[in-house]
Amino acid sequence: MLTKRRVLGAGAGVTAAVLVLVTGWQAGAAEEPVPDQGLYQVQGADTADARTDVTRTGVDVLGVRDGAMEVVASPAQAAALRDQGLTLSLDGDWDALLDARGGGVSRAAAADFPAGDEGYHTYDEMVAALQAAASAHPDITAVSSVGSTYEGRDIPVIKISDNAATDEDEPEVLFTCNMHAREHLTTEMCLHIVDRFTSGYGSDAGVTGAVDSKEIWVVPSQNPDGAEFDIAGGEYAGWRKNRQPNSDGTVGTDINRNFSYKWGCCDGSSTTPSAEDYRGPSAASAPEVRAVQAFVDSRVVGGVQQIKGHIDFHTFSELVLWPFGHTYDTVTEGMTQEEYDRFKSVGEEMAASNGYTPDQSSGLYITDGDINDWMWGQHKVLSYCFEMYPSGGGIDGFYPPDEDIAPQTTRNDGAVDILLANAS
Ligand code: 0X9
Ligand code: CA
Ligand code: CA
Ligand code: CA
Ligand code: ZN
Repeated sequence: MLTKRRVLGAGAGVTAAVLVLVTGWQAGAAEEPVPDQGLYQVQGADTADARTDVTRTGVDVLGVRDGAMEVVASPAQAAALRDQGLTLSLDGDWDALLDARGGGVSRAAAADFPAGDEGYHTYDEMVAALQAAASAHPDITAVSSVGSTYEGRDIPVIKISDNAATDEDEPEVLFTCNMHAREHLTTEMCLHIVDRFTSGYGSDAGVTGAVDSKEIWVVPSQNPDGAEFDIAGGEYAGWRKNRQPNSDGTVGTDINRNFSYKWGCCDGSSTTPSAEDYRGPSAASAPEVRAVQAFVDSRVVGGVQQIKGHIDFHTFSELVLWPFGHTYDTVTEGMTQEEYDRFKSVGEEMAASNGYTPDQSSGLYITDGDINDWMWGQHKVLSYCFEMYPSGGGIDGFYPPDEDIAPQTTRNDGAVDILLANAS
């Protein structure tokens, strides 16, 4: 839906203005106009079933907090939610909020994040940060690429381990970030992991032990096309998906609905290309998904998957989530009680360390084709989804000021260490 905003541009504004006039005339000019895309707080979606029903109306779900959902909805979608018996309050016009967050600065192509947020890394800065870490710590790092995006950008991966040039027989751990374009804080989370396990090597005993005994892989941005697009206008675009064109002229597949395990199985993704949770025309149709899957597939050595633990970082809502997302069942095909109990116990331990809320991912709402279901369903990797800071917050949910980067990434140091300790 945010696609339309940028594609239609001025045209959409003219339509909105006419609608406002007509609405104002009909309603006696007293009522607030309903925005084309409104940011709403939704109350009453107290069960996973109710939240799943909300996602199926096609709204853009920004976050979930204590049963309240923050969504971006059209007037028709807002009406549909009210028909479901939910209570909606309008926070504002999403487009206007985005404009305000960008400081009203409009440039043809941005070389950096909007004013005041330059502490975030652009794609070029992220690549440079990996190269800087590698040249400062050549013995424990190796930078390569898992593949290319739709627009042809490399998706870099850095390996951190003693004797990094050698594939040693050590448990491997994977951290992935920025699958959803606008979730920029997660790129910083991965870069913080890179910084901690390189600059702390030799001085911090915990870091040194992990680097000596494990092979740590970090992919700071799984969706650099989307992330660059999100800041390209000089203000934030609120973009989520990749930048692959669809057959109907819209753009973008939701990478986190395009993974191959039980793709499209369970009405946990959309078949409508314009939807924010569009699953794509076929499993792994997104080049970014093919690249990540091929990388993880390539870590099967001698018939054994080497990656033992994984966190995929998202924002926002402050949650620690584990598989499966495609079903409410705990024990099901591909998940025994013992396996589920392990997910829950490590998940709860990590959540206790960072103050997030632990849950099975379907406890949020049903999804199919997400990365964690694939990591576990296909490869039996202990795989978590973290929804980072903040717990709620509308526009700032995706765009917290860069002053929040340091406290909110170090906040997960303990959880990252717990994941590493359990990866064997
Ligand atoms: O919907 C998603 O892909 C993730 N949330 S986000 O707001 N970052 O987009 C959550 C995926 C977790 N899986 C399930 N809820 N089943
Ligand atoms: Ca700042
Ligand atoms: Ca090693
Ligand atoms: Ca190895
Ligand atoms: Zn996300």
